[in-house]
Amino acid sequence: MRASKTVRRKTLSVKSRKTKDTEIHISGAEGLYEFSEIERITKNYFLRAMSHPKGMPDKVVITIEKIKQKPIIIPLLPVSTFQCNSPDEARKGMHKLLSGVGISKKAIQNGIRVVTFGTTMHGAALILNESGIRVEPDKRRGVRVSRLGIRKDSEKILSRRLRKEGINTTTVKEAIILASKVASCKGVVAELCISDDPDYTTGYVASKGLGYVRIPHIKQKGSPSGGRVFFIKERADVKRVIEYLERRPVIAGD
Ligand code: PML
Repeated sequence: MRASKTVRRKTLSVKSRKTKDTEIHISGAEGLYEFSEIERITKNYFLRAMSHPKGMPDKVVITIEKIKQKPIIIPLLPVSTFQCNSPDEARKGMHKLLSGVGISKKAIQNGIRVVTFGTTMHGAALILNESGIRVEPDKRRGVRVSRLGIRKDSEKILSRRLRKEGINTTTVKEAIILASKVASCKGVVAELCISDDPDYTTGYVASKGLGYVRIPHIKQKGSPSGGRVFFIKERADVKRVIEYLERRPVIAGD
């Protein structure tokens, strides 16, 4: 599901009175489901699109597609929390976690810039882990992680674990499943995510080795900025990374 809104914005030139229509991303969701679940899920996605804190969309696209490829089973990342109390501490935490898995200072700075400034993208940015160069072919669209789900028994176990921590929400569960798919991709070193929901101030850093590390107070409440960055190996095959993330069906669960 993709929900968006078109707004008319003034162009940058001081003299010109020109305006331009810009599509703003409101919300998105992806999943792999049995045929019998589709009616319920479609309704849930529609209701979710209509009640997002970023406002009412004027376009909601729900695509239902039969998957012909057999999904591969991937491990679900373990969840932990990096204790911090402010966006400043969170920034130090992001640097510590990301540099610990081999992301250069420049790449981290570029990644943080993507998720803290500018308009939010539908998908994620791809940044090379040494040079910090952005390599996704379409900078506005980004890379959309798709075709991902979780085994029913694993979902029950995950829900039980998250409930104990008081964080058993769709937002957290979907983020863990997505991060698990991203971490399972050959060529991806780590992920950084800040929600673009102005009221949601917990983000995360994830990788195969670190697991899914939640970072509270990652941004100030009320900030509309956010997004995802996937740091990939300097010499990764970008086309193959995108093909895996967008097209390869995976089911998380151990
Ligand atoms: C989003 O989908 O808006 C990002 C959610 C990040 C969730 C972080 C968490 O609470 O674990």
